[in-house]
Amino acid sequence: MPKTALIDTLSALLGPGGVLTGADTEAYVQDWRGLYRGQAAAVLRPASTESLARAVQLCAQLRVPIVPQGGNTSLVGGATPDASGAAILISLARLNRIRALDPVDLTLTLEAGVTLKAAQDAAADAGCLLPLSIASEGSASIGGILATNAGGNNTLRYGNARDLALGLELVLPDGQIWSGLRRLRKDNTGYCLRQLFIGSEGTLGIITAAVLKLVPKPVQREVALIAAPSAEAVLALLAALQRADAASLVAFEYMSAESMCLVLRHIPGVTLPLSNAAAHYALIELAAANQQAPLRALLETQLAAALEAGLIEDATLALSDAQRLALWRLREEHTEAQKRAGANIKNDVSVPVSAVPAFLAQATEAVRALIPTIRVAPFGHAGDGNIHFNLVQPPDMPAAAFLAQTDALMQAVNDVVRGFDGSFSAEHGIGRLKPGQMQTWRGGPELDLMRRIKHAIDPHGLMNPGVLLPAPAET
Ligand code: 2HG
Ligand code: ZN
Repeated sequence: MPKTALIDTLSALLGPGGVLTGADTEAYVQDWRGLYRGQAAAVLRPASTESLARAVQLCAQLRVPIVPQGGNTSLVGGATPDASGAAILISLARLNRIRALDPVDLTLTLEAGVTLKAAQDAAADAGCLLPLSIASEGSASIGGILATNAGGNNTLRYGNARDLALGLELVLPDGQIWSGLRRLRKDNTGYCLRQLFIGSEGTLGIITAAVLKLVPKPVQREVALIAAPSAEAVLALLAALQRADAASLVAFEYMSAESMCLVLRHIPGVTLPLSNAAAHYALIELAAANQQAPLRALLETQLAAALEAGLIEDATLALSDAQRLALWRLREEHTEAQKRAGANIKNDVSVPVSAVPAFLAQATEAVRALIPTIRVAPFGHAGDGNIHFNLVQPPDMPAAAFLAQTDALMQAVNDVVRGFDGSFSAEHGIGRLKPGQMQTWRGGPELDLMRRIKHAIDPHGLMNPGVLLPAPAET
């Protein structure tokens, strides 16, 4: 079928506003970081799972590749089409209904295009909490979050996206709909297929709806920012808080001096509410769903003991919602500040929690050996051992010269990660950025199994080609 006939047929299937072409596809074909720019034959915006399924069936029959896209917030180019213009991009943005919320089951059933923020608000309105929080939650949507198994700030307490999903509705590569929106807490019925699709980055099918677990809404939240002389001290404080009350510790986020400096320099309206700058910072949040838990006293006692022991140099506690949000803003703006500071190279890596200080020291040494003036600006989810070991263009080096060193710098960081049995891809996924490293990290039976699963579910290789799995030539 010629391209124009395909687009006419898809337009008839999806109705008004369902198909965009030409200049109207602009916002969809470039990733947020500006690393990847592709082209799409058309952008589909289906308003129902059924119409999406019919469009996928047609694409499958005609062997047209498909790129699913949620909020287009991928940091690894996972939702950007290639430059050929052959693919149809499917935006889930109009599948944005909350289908059900059950405060007894503590479940939220919602469509893929609901933003995480809207999902959190729906849960809060019903006296519940959707315990997933990521910096891009205003734009990132549930389908993409599940397709990439996003982690974020509360993994420490509640797990990654996959730990919150009880059921899924999917459109398979041949256009079949799998309605697996189950709300069961126990369901041992063979292979757990939904977990195969979660984290598959759109390479096995398109998530159209999900059932997510909720928890009772916290009625107490305590947030503190601390300054510490060393990463070892930061980790010692984490261990102390976990010993004191692991159940109430919902976030323990790390920020290096360099990364904090970039936030203070590039983000208008933020200030550091501490007397002095420090080498390391952590943001701590405790929460409880009952009024009785003595969270404030617990945090004050722990911080006083840490001050006494020299583990921290300074601390501030949020005394109002506004202060709590301001402290979180200091953490959430690191990605934006780094973008504004110049070219940057992201290393979304993880190591065992106990290895974080040694990892930070060794990785810093490794990248400085390559570029002595490099700006090393790590931050991230220390409580999960997930550090965004991000590198920012040095002032004395043009962006192109710095980016030309990307492979060497990532390799240097990954060599250190490997020494700690860590992961080169902690929470952002593989996308288009990292398939070339899959053979090294997941070669042997693991990659072979992944390829066989891919072939079994998507035999024509039409779902998000170029993402996650390396092309045969790359292996
Ligand atoms: C975060 O933790 C996100 O804020 C983004 O995962 C990390 O910019 C990054 O590298
Ligand atoms: Zn993160």
